[in-house]
Amino acid sequence: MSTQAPTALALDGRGLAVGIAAARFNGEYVDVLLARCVETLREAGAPEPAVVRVPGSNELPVALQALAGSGKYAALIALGVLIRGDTIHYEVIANSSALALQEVALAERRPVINGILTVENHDQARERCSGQADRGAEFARAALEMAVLFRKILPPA
Ligand code: DLZ
Repeated sequence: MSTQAPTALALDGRGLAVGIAAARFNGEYVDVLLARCVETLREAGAPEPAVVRVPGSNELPVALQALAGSGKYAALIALGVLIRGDTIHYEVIANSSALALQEVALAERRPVINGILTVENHDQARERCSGQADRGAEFARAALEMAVLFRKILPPA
């Protein structure tokens, strides 16, 4: 597991609305990512995030695009867990969803956090969601850091 996660900055989330799309596939893990993500946004003082659920990680980019289109959110987060199986489905979804999330970010000019974990097995999923890694909190902090940056670069007209 990578130990190079960025150090946590002191972030003020007041006024920074965040939209989250979370997959129901592998819900046992995604629900933990979501809970930690929401908790971290609350701790930073951000408004209660909008949360939508979709069937699987493949549906996350289009759901975030719809949220972004509302113009209400300073940052968006996709949450999912892809676990390698016997077929190439894992690679297909991992690659296409990552690319699609970048496309949403660039097209909508909004920070989009790729919180789709790509893991080999259930142990790795557990470690990253409810173990030491705490990726849900990390994704929330990344969203706030980018929202703060965008507020500086693109002040409201
Ligand atoms: C079909 C599928 C498979 C095999 N594995 C996962 C997974 O590990 N994680 C995940 O989020 N979704 C998975 N899916 C569902 C797809 O993302 C998608 O929902 C379906 O292919 C329908 O488009």
